[in-house]
Amino acid sequence: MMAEITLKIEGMSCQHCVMAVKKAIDGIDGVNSSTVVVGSATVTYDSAKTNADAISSAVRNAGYKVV
Ligand SMILES: [Cu+2]
Repeated sequence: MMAEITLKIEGMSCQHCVMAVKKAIDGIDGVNSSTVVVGSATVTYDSAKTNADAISSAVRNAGYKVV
């Protein structure tokens, strides 16, 4: 089943950050699409394959803070 979340993200300041966050999110198995801008990411994903916690963790592991 498809689900969508929008994460508020601190620590992003430029297009490099946008690319880094998008790469981290899109690398997760089950992520269908993502729209990333400075400060937030909207992600659609297959809830049978991944979840909001896993997506938040990937963002944190890339060096940004999910708020
Ligand atoms: Cu940046």
